[in-house]
Amino acid sequence: MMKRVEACQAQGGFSLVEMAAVLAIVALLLGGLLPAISAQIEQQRRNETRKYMDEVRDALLGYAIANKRLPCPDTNNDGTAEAVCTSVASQAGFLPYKDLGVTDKDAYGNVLVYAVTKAFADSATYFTLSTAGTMRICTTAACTANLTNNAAAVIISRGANWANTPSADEAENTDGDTDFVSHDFVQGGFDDMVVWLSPNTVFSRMVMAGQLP
Ligand SMILES: [Ca+2]
Ligand SMILES: [Ca+2]
Ligand SMILES: [Ca+2]
Repeated sequence: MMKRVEACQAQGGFSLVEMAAVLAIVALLLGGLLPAISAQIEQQRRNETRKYMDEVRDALLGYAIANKRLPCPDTNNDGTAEAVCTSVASQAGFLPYKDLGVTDKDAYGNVLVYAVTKAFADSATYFTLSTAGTMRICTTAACTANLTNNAAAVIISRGANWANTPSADEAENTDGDTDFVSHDFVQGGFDDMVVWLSPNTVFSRMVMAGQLP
């Protein structure tokens, strides 16, 4: 009996060196998997946010049809649009998600940045088919080239924001003026998602709904 127990102790269990080797291998495997998993999570969040932004875009068009104008941004962070946004400073703020009846945050837990051309949100003189947009969507912060210089409105998800200090391009999207930057995703860098409303899109929906001309 005693001999059998000794034999079991000799055969069973791992030595410390063996355990260390196994742990090192597991750590290596996890280290290789983690970047792939986090890239997948990021892609999923971007997909969810893209879907949310499509919904917000539709809600803005619906709001325009119902109110004959776009909403002003929310500038006091209560989720509702301010009544007037006639100055340049008040044209940029956050999405009035309560007035639009949409979810308050994107997949990153942030309220979208929202900016509108004041003529498209004016409740005193409603916009017409000849109203021009004034929001510029640029490809760099310097705005030497732009994708459009007459967007009626723009919505922006700030994304995961990898760095504590945003890049110059990202800073351009939250500085409260009428210029914005949109370009390809940069891993660990620029991750903003930018969607804008062309005046022509707004006009076509208004005409279809019989609200214009
Ligand atoms: Ca407000
Ligand atoms: Ca960002
Ligand atoms: Ca800007």
